[in-house]
Amino acid sequence: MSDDCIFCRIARGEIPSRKIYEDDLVFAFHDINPIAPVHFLVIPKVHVASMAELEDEHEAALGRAMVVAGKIAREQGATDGFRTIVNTGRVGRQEVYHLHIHVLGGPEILPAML
Ligand code: IU
Repeated sequence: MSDDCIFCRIARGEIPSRKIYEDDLVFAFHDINPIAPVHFLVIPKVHVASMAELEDEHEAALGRAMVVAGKIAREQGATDGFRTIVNTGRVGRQEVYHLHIHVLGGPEILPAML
């Protein structure tokens, strides 16, 4: 955990969020500025700045985050598929430097990315 990281503070409940799920390893909440009908974030509770900083010790939390992302996507109504995005670093247009998985979905097919 990091004292001044906004997502650490959200995971600790110090900053309010629209929480969806929490366990010992991960926290999930609705994105404050959704760009799809379903748009939530799954974060490891441990502070990791980005995917580029991942180490072996983070495997359990990141594995849990992927499992949780899929389960919550279905519960949130993304029953016919969804997109996951992890923006990393400047080139990846990462804005918040606490690793997070975006989960995007909705009734309509999402725009093509590439
Ligand atoms: P990034 O580019 O993957 O780092 O995007 C950060 C996301 O975090 C972006 O979609 C914001 O709307 C979202 N977010 C949030 O949900 N709650 C917050 O308090 C802040 C950012 I700061």
